[in-house]
Amino acid sequence: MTDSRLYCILDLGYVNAAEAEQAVAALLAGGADLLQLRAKNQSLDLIEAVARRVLPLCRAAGVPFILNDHAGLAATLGADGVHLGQDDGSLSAARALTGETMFIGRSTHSLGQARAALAEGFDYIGFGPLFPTPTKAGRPAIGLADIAAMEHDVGSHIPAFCIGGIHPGNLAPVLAAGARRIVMVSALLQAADVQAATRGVANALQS
Ligand code: TZP
Ligand code: MG
Repeated sequence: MTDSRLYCILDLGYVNAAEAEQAVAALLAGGADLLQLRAKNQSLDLIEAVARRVLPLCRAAGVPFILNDHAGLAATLGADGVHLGQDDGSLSAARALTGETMFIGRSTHSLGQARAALAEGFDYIGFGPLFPTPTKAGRPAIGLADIAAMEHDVGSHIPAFCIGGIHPGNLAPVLAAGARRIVMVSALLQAADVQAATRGVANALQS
């Protein structure tokens, strides 16, 4: 987690559950170094079944597996972490379900929320959406202006991943604004060659 630069998400809004392993294998082979399962409006049974299929791939690659939203299921699965939005409750409530060792991350949408997540004790944050994105339709974009301050105030203490509408064509200005770690979802999952697209972004983040 501390070295992770490219956080990839298996979002079942873009990938059929039947193709979950194939997509995760391509993301991992391309250099994803943190992997989340995100499955909005899906049953817990389906989420658990997909998680049980992709978790071994992450373990084999040495990449932490993070479950979105469901702290209890993350604990049941033995996931490496759980990711919580602003409306998904407190860190302490999730911690009561997960135990002490699991990573718990928080979505933040402003510098103030990023600072608050650090103060509360979250292990990492997402920061965005930087740009409008169909993956979180309707959520206002926050732009690039606060990235440097966020990295200074928060990213120097815990991993901070810029997220939202990032694609290979706008990665350079995101990095120039100070981002050190990013999440990329639709641009990778919808690429013609998922592994190659992921490799290109992973390389750009290392250089
Ligand atoms: N949280 C803030 S923006 C976002 C999430 C889950 C979506 C990121 O997806 P994409 O497709 O890379 O914009
Ligand atoms: Mg959530």
